[in-house]
Amino acid sequence: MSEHQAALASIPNEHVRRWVEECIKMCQPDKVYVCDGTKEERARFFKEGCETGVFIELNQKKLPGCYYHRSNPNDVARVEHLTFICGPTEDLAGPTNNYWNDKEAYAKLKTLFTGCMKGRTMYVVPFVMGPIGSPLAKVGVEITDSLYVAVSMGIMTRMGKVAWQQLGDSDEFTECLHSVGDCNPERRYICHFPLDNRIWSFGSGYGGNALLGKKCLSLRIASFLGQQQGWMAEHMLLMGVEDGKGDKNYVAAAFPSACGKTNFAMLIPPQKYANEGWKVTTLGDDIVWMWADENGRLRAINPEYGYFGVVPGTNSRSNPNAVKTIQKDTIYTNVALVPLEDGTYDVWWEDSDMPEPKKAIAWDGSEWTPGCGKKAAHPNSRFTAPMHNNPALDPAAEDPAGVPVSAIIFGGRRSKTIPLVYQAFNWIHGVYVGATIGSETTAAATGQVGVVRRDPMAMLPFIGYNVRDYLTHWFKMRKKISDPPRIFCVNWFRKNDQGKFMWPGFGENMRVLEWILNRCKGRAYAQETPLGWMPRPEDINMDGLDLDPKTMQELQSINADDVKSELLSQQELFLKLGGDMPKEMIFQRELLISRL
Ligand code: SAT
Ligand code: MN
Repeated sequence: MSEHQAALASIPNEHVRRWVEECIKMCQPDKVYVCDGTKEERARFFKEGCETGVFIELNQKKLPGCYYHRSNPNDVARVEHLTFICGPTEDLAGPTNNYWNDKEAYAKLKTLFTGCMKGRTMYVVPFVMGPIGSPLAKVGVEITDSLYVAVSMGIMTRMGKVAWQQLGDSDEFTECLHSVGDCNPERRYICHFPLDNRIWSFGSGYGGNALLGKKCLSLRIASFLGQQQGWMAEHMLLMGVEDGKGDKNYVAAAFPSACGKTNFAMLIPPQKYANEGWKVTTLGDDIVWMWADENGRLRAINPEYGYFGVVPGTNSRSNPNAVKTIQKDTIYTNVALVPLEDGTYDVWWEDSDMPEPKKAIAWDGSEWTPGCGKKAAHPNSRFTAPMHNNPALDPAAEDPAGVPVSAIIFGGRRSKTIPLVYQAFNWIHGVYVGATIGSETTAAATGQVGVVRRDPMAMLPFIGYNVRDYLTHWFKMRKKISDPPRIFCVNWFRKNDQGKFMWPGFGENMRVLEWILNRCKGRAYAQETPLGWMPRPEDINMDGLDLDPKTMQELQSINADDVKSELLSQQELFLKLGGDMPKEMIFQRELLISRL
């Protein structure tokens, strides 16, 4: 026990120390290690991980500082059906979350956590979400028995001593307790206790279930805290756009998981725009926290410190900056491994720049050859990379004061019905538009892929409390903001009758972004439609893009029957909320019906 005592003694905050002591008693680890976040520690972790099989070293000449990790094949995505909001009343969780009574959840999970770290090391991982010194920065401490999680938290958050400094003597930190357990899906629970500022996650080692600073703290717990304290935690990317004439604006955009947030956040403007001096810079690719400053401007920070992005499809056409970002100090999870002649390994994935290998080891460890009928990389395989690797990182990414937001964009993956872009009439209408977006499901979560589901603000799996109160909070935020950001809806994924994407996407999205920013400045034309303000085809700059005008028209077409079916499928959300639906939502819906 004396070794445990020494570890405990190295924790400078007494509240954390007391909590870790309780967790040691419950989990009974062999060793306790308190992370300091230094480079030396990282190197040791990787060395140790390579010895124990947690990591495989990749070819260090080609990919310096890069390692490979393979997760259990039954553990490759978020498990929404095993994710719970726990508290004394069901009303806290609301109709879109799985609810679990807190006393029952604690009791059940205590039986699982008791003794679960016997023979293992407990890593104590102190971390900060948000730039150090930001009014919104939050401290968390994750206790985990996964080396992969400890190392990944070191990339995704500001981890180590800096967190003790930020915390000081305060007891305001999120308790994040995690164990992979025996990685059995029958004993897998991701539990949030918003009223206790606490997360207990058992039985999974996958990112969104196990890196508790990410979706669990920065979205579920933070969205609840934001509602209590008057700020917002959203599933959004954050980017800066400079127009070559010295005008710079910031845009936040919400898309469901695996719908191209990372690609959009790292967009490289097409040649025509580059020639004119346009520049896009990244602040974040997944999460923003926003608040109204003393002048009533909405400001935003990215709480994270790294990117946890989807690998398949990442190439120099879809995302050149991401390709550069993942050349060093990156963890590749569940892509394919390619054995090289010198005995080292490279990585490969579908739709990459690298030529297809003649032979590889698939994500699940099995042999892979071209045409063998299975994917080499898992569709939800991921890179974990430091944001400072991004050549287009925005200079304000570490600014504690955040950046002012000019536009908020909502989007989904929709093969039909939803046009390329439109603008909401005002904030209240914009909240309705965001609240009713639908998207075809992706591999980021376990379950059927490709079915349309309502995903309010792309937050359906991440709202840590009652969706009724979440929507009301959005409406209420309007009162705090003097000149609210303009709100837009986009759809890069509309298909033609042959099932082909009509819009080229990626860098060409710059053209839509230009119209959006011009609208924010009152500089672009738009026509009124039942859905909102829409550009005429000639209002989108098509210089240097070979897209026939008919396709553009089709991309922007509104079919009244399709929109009526869309309204019907919004019923899903309205029925779920029943009498709890905020009246603004009902009113906006009626307005839309009358416009149709
Ligand atoms: O949940 S993760 O953060 O692992 C990935 C995602 O769904 O966005
Ligand atoms: Mn996400």
